[in-house]
Amino acid sequence: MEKDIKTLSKLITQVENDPLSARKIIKDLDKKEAIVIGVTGPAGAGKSTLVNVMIKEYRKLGYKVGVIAVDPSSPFSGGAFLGDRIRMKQHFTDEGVFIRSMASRGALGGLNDSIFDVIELMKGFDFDVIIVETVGAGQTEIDIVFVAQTVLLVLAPGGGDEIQMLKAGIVEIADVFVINKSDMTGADALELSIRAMLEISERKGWTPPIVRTVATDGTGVKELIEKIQEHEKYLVESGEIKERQKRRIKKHVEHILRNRINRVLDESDGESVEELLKNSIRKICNYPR
Ligand SMILES: Nc1nc2c(ncn2[C@@H]2O[C@H](COP(=O)(O)OP(=O)(O)OP(=O)(O)O)[C@@H](O)[C@H]2O)c(=O)[nH]1
Ligand SMILES: [Mg+2]
Repeated sequence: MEKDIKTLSKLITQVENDPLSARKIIKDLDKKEAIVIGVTGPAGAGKSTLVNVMIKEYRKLGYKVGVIAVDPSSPFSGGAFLGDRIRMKQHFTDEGVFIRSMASRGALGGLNDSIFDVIELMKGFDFDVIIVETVGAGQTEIDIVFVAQTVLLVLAPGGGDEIQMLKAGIVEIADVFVINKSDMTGADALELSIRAMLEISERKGWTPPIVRTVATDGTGVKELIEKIQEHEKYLVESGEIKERQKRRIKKHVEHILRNRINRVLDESDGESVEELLKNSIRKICNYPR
């Protein structure tokens, strides 16, 4: 199989439409480990702009970068990402960059079932870094911990979102805090509130660093990438990486099984009332792997 962007695109569509057939393809792929980075935070904080400069920085280091934008309100094809024709050309001709958007699960948020398979596919296509951008307060943001091993929480001054973030438990999932738009006033105040929140937080081990960035001109991105690398190193050295892998695999299994159950139930219309329960359970348990 040709490992080019076009093939990957097609396979992802297949995964999204028919997860069962996808599992077989994915199983047969030679996969390598990749760093999966979650980028989350309130709408408009500058996440996509930041991802754009992260891509450039990782490309300089020679890494292949895949991006999944979950339910993007400002798409990557918009101003923030492909601002001018030169940049557009640069990304479209670069086989080392792949960007895909994906819907979230539904009105209540949460990640789409296919995200695990899409990430596995990207690993199979030799991507070294996979960045997942999610937006909106709620389940989508919390679920990112099941997918990413390093979660960046991107905040911007003046957003007034800090208190809300704390309530939603999102602060607890941040491995690195990013104060983006630090060219604007209010960055100091934001940093103070983050520090105050960290003090009352009950986490042990890793203390999340706070990095200031200006995504529009790339300021701070080098430092951000260093912090991500430090976090990866911490995960490996402390053994926590195994815990995170387990957490991810458990969630993945849950997604696969839920898919399977839904499919059997969708196909159960022909069953009689008497047989529905028995047959459904039998079919779910015997479902082809
Ligand atoms: N001044 C300033 N503006 C920025 C910075 N980063 C991003 N912006 C601007 O903020 C706006 C929103 O940026 P996006 O990157 O689309 O933000 P986002 O968080 O991805 O937004 P959603 O995907 O809609 O949640 C754009 O107009 C950016 O140009 C920054 O560091 N400083
Ligand atoms: Mg965005």
